[in-house]
Amino acid sequence: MQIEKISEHLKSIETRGFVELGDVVSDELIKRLDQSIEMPLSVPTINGRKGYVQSGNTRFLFLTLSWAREIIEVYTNPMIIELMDRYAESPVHLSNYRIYRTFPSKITKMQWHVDNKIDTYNSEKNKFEIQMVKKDKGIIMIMYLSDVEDGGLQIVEGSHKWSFEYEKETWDDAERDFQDKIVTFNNRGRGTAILYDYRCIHRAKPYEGGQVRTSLFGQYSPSWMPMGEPILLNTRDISDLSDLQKRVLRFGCLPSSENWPIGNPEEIFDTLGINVISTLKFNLVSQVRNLLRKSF
Ligand SMILES: O=C(O)CCC(=O)C(=O)O
Repeated sequence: MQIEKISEHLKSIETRGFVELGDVVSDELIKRLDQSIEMPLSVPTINGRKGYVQSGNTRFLFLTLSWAREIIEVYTNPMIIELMDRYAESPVHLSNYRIYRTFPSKITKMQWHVDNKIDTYNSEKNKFEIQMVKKDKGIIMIMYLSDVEDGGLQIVEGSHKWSFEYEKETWDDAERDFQDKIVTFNNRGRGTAILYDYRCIHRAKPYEGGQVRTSLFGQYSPSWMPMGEPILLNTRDISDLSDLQKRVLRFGCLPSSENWPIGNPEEIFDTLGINVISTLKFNLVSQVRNLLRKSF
């Protein structure tokens, strides 16, 4: 991204709620990044470091920032941060982040929603709790790491100017009212980045067939908002980070929530085609047999 274009991009976000960029990072960098995430996106995280966390029709890379230095470089690109700071009118920090791979699904569908909110994990109830924040103004960047034909990001143009008045997170019930304002980012190449005011009503377009979609998501919040998810890095990458990178990655600050999503073991069993009941039965029978053997 060229520095002289930042004002133009800011204007687009102010008026339409978003800007689409094709030149944030080089294709070479994306290729290197892709190579690093392929292995962890192909194995589930079960009792160990590697892999992904399964939720619905999506695989979320576990420990997203630890897999390649290139991932940190994308999240802390100085021109992106300059744009974010100016838009949020505050030094921003990365509050939520993830790389994820979405599969077409007839069952799972993302709701229309906004993200000007605080998420806190309640470990007793085992769930995230949400508090809407009317004045929270920041940006989400979504970068496609694969070509995207269908299932792309959808944004309701201009909705950042009015959605916050309602202090409401999900918007499926009002879809009819904004149908003619929906912009869909389908048929885009790998490397396309969409930056949007996270008060905009948005979702990933539901899709039932075709290619899988791999994306990078980063939410950048003003300094007065809570820190957000824990940031876990690889020691390989931390010795030469710049002050700007350390600020965006919140060095020395306590996280205010947990990494989203928290995986549910049942989902991974389902995805891997493991029948939990028959596995339990098998284990029980083996244990009883062992006991009987020992007692005779
Ligand atoms: O992946 C997308 O297109 C939208 C993602 C999103 O809105 C979210 O994860 O909150």
